[in-house]
Amino acid sequence: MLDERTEKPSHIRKIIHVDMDAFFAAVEQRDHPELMGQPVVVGGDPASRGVVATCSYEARSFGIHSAMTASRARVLCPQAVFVRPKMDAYRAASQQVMRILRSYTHLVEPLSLDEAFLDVTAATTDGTLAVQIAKEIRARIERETGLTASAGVSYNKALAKLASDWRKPNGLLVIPPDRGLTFLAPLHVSKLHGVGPATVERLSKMGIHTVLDLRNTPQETLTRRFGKTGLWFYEVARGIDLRPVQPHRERKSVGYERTFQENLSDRTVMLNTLQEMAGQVSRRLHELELTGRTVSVKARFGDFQTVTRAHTVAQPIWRAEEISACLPELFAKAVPPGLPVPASVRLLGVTVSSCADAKVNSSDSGQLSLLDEIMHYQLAQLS
Ligand code: DCP
Ligand code: MG
Repeated sequence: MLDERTEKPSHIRKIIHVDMDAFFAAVEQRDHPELMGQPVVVGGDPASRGVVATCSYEARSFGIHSAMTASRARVLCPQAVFVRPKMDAYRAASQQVMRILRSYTHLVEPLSLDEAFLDVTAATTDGTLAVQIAKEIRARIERETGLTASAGVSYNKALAKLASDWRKPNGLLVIPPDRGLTFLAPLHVSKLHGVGPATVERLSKMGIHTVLDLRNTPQETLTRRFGKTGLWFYEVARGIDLRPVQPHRERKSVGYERTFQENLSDRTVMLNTLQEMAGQVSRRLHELELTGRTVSVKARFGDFQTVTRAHTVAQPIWRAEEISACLPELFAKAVPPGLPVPASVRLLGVTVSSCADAKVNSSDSGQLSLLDEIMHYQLAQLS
């Protein structure tokens, strides 16, 4: 079917990805004008074991980035201003931004407090260009919140997200359908959704570094090595991403995981670490006024083999003691005693899932899922 006006196939979707620039740090700079133009680091205490949540672009030029320790950040830039996160302010700014986005379409899928996908296909049937909408969104965000956002426009989620990242900060990039493959080809595979450090390593051992390398790998090879994910790699390397924009994605879990700088081999240390994580998860569940019924433990071994063991309890729980009570058994299943050496563990995680709102009504669940995502984001990287 051809669009009468443009004579282009009309089934092509118009997806916009919006991502706020240096979000937490930008809110701090806006609210404290003396911080404008300064290297600002938002996160934990550099004097203890705090971690950087984010930093201003001024601080990035010193090599500071999210998830590094705050003490390291201070070494890189002693004159940086360190501020503790003020989640209420970030949440308020996020709500303002999401409201602006929802004024263009109800098909808005927030991924975290500061980023969202929009499917504006319907909004463009009257001849409005998706890029015009993206421009207007960026201008309104700046005018109404005093913060800047970057945007990417393309024909699917994967490319729209890559596009918004490309022109950061305060930029806009459109990747039209006929440019998708050329844009993707030279990118490092780590840029693709679902490709973390472990996968990068595995792909690299197969001689696959760029998206073009991935494109030149037979589908059969990819699915044999990576299962269903291999099929995703095969498709996304060809610019195919059929994932719809889902405005009502349900919250499923609150979790905390950590990759260690040095692998752990002492079982007592491992279990203690899991108990500490249960405390973090509990705090977050409490903050979000959530409860869950399934507790799971994840362990990744030195050889990258990853196991997850889960246990479902009868009543919804959120307290640290309640989560902790499930851990010894789950830990013993995930990391059985007497595993052959080297049974070293490089990552541990605790997740509470099938969460239900303890108090907030369901119409707010969209906002809550933002917080869920960000917390995974924030905490998953405390290495
Ligand atoms: N965040 C966090 N911990 C991380 C990464 C991010 O707490 N490891 C928080 C702080 C960020 C916000 O999430 O401000 C959004 O994350 P982004 O990855 O979008 O980073 P920024 O918005 O800070 O910077 P930019 O998008 O300009 O790269
Ligand atoms: Mg951002």
